[in-house]
Amino acid sequence: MSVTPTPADRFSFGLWTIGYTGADPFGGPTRSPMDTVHAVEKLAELGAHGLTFHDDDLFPFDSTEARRRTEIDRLKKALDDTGVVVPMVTTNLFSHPVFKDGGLTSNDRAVRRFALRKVLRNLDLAAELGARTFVMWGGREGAEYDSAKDVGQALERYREAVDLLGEYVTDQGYDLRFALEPKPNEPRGDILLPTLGHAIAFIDSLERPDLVGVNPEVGHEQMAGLNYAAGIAQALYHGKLFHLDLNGQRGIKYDQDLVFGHGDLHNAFALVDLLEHGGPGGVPAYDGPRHFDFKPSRTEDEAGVWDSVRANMANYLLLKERAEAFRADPEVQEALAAARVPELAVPTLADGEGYAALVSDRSAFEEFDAAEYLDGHGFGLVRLQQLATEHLMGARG
Ligand code: DIG
Ligand code: MN
Ligand code: MN
Repeated sequence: MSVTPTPADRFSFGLWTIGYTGADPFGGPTRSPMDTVHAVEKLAELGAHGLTFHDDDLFPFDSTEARRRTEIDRLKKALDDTGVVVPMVTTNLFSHPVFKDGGLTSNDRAVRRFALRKVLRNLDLAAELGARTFVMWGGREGAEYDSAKDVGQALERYREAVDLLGEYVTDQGYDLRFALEPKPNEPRGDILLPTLGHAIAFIDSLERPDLVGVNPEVGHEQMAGLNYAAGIAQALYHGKLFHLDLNGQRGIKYDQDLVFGHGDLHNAFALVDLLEHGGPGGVPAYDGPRHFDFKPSRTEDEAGVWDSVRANMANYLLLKERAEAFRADPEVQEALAAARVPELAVPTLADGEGYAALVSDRSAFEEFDAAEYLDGHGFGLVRLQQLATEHLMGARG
């Protein structure tokens, strides 16, 4: 591979991803558990910037305080020794049987209170490690049966929880923001916040909406049949892209968590183009970690796990190179102009123009010849897409 990742690229990986043992609903593990220190050392060797984790990834659910502290201190030493950082921490509210009907929206109030305490303790750990983002994936929040969950009350309980957590980090002075991670289904039949649209709408109901954004995952939006790059553009528009989970998904099926770029490659190209050049004047639209939440295929041995880590970062950097070539290509600029893409940035109304001036402008309606658009005014979008395709394939300089 012609690209070499460095910590400056800000690639980060979940401990649960490289540590994924291959177990699935139809078969046990194909790999032994991975030690945290080994994982940090290997990520550093491969040029990664950060490690993220759930509390239960670092120490077992029922750890004593002593065991918990031992594992935290082992991680902290490995971070000090390697320079790897922890940009994000998250909480496992989905594996243990206690969460079988959810955590923060379980019908069982005692479980909800337990879940809140588990998150509060994990916020202290996130702050101790210098994380700036706290992800909340409500994977177990939801239902299989409509009468089993009062969705309005579930949203109320989730709002109550996120408001309390926001109050806590504010009172503690923690430099932490929350990122809600949507997913339409799996493990629940229907998850409470299924898409980034639902999550962004929910944020408006919160006491401290400025503290809460989204952590959209490629495969999760695509499981809902949505365009991930377009969704990220919407999250950026609302100022809510606080973090993101990169991976690959091949169509509407179970959550594949493939290597980034091993799914919809065109959309991955559009995403990297947006993240790296989508800001005003062509600057990066997003300055956060490029985080991978993927699962090394069950077929792989440990060497295959590290091949997967390399592939995630290589694909991102290769797409970044292709997107730079795309943006620098004069033919692309010409095709963008012919498609009138830049014109969308021009306000529809003239400066200071109101509806009265619009209604009196005969060229806008009475003298406008809509018939010209039959056979005329082609936008040339297919030519533009072909140029993108050829850049994506490395078929143009
Ligand atoms: C799955 O996509 C979820 C969990 O792995 C985790 O809580 C979150 C962190 O990015 N992604
Ligand atoms: Mn996933
Ligand atoms: Mn994820």
